Amino acid sequence: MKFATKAIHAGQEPDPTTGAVMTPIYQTSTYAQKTPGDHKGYEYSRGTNPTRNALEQCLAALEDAKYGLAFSSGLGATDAVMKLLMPGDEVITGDDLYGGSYRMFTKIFANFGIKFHFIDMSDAANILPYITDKTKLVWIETPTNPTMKIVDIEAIANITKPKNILLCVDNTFASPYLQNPIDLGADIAMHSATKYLGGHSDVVMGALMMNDDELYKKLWFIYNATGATPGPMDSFLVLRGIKTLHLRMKAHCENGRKVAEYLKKHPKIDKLYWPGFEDHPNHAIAKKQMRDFGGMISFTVKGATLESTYALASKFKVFTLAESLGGVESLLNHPVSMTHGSIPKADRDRVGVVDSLLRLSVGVEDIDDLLEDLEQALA
Ligand code: P1T
Repeated sequence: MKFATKAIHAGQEPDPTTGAVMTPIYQTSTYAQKTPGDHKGYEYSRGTNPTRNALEQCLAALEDAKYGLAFSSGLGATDAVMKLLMPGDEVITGDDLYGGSYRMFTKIFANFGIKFHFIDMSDAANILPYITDKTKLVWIETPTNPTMKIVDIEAIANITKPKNILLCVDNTFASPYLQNPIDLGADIAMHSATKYLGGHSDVVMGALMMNDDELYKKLWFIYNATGATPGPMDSFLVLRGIKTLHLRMKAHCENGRKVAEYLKKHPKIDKLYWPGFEDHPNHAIAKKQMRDFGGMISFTVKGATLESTYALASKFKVFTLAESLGGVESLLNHPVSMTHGSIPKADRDRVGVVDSLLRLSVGVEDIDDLLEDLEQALA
């Protein structure tokens, strides 16, 4: 099946009892058993729920994977992957990451004896000096949040696979419509489904997709044993959101390109980060592994200070100043004070997450209104 058909149908059949075309919201915590153990495969909704299971099959199909697991947030999904590790294990990850992932790694799992190396992965070979017998996981974001670095997934997989190091790709910014990490050699595709998958800023959810049977068993055990699983209503919302993922992503990419090109010509813009530009340092890799370049753009204004950036951020009328991304509505984010506040300033500054950086999640409104809003805010 092609992507658009999978987005609408995968994991979903008309309800066998009523013929309902939409998967019912099975709002139940538990399931009747005739005698102990005599049930229809459903025991208790922390582990299994028909609405969530339909969503999980759809998620798996979107990433060309055998299995999907839904979590109650993107960080819940990340947490489950980290629980595969043991004290003494080492992780190689990027130096530009969602602040919440960085916070979990440094403030939770580092306390349990797991060591993290935060490095620039723009060149895959940069990971080589950090690999030891203790390296158990490489965790990458691409494009990165918020400076849109591109990591060559296939090149990293060619290094990790022969060494049996797990490779997990946070595919949130691209969405499965633009990039499929498992097809490129990754073991796990991770998503904050709160973003493009859900698509309407009305639900918080995470997802892991994978092919390997043993890996799935281990992650399902963690999922059920530690319990960060989403309820049926949230599962329904994401299942419904996914039905238009391909349509929304096309519009995000189209508007994203126009906003990026507008900002590139704007005399006040200093740094501008978007992987679709030919002069982006890893544009060729983006072109190779992504189908288009998405609607996430970050920029700084020439000579801006923290104060002038705050003032600019409050001038937008169509873009809403808010954390998150990937919804139909355009959002504006100030990483330093919002999504990346937990990263020490020196580390942020080193990778370009400076006080004057602003991040746009370009939505699917009329492009004229978005450009007009940028024009008036930057005037
Ligand atoms: O918010 P949650 O669903 O728990 O997902 C966490 C997460 C993981 N990975 C990436 C790349 C993310 O961007 C996020 C969440 N990010 C934001 C809320 C944000 O505005 O960047």
